[in-house]
Amino acid sequence: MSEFVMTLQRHILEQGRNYPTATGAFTRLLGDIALAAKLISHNVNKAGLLDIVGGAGGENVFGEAQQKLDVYANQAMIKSLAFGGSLCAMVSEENEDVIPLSDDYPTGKYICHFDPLDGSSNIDVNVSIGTIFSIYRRVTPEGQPVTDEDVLQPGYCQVCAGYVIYGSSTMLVYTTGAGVYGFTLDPDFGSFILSHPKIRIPTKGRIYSVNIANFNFWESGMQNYVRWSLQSERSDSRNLTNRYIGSLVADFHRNLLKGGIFVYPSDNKSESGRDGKLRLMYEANPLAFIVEQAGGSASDGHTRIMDKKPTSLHQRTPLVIGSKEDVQIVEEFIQNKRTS
Ligand code: P6P
Repeated sequence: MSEFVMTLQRHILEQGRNYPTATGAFTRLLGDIALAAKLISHNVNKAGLLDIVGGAGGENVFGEAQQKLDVYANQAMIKSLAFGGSLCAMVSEENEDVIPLSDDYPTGKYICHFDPLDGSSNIDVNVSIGTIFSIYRRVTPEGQPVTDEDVLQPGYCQVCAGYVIYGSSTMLVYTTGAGVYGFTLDPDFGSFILSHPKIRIPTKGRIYSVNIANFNFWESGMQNYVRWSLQSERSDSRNLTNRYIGSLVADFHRNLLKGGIFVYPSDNKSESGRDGKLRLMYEANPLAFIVEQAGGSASDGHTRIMDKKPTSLHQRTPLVIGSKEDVQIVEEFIQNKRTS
């Protein structure tokens, strides 16, 4: 083992030294999220054995109560975060309303939005899935009930954002606004070890990630972008290639490391599709914070994601995210500033 192992816990403490008034609540909160990630990773890695596709009730091969994995992941996040005393509110993709915190435990000044297990439909076919989280500081006085003003802050107010990807290894990637750091879970001793310091996304990439099956439901600008991309696969120096896993965290993580762009635009496939499919508060905003900290950008095709003023907890948004130059090209097409 190297003489100096930078664990997630040590890294958070190191970062915390930049905030002399820090109380330790933020450090505890990130530690609670890391605990939830380990619990979820442990079960994701046994998914095929736990028969997680079934509903609740009955027993799995280990004699444990059978649970759907996304229900388990949601409970793991809620129970890991509820008692640490750092939060005054939680919002989960799995819960319609703000999750209340018990009066039996101390509360804090932070709010955490999370998608406990994004891409869970891919579990049964062993595709990488992920947990996404976004942390804000409350804006109303402590000790009073949390209001919409606290839980519907624009993305530029985030104090931390991150994701966990459960893939060939389990990685936790996060930013507090001082760069992006990736930690790989060492299952032998259950710690997240710094494996990707100061992640930077290339300003331009070869990869574009879109679900081309939706082509006929897109606006003309997006269709023109894909036609332009498809042409490049044949001839010119751009040498683009299409990679689409259908699991947001997996597609985003690959593009973050290799460069490229992920686009989930609005479509007229359904009424809700007009606002896109992905959620602003616990998918687009946290990934936008991360990608900007890594030198990339994120918009809805017109407006910077982190400038959007939220109006509801689960609102959707179109998402164009990745290498800065690639995002700019997609925006030019979507805004009909270019057609080829
Ligand atoms: P589609 C998974 O269901 C998810 O929410 C994201 O993880 C993923 O990027 C997207 O939906 C895939 O959606 O419509 O292409 O299957």
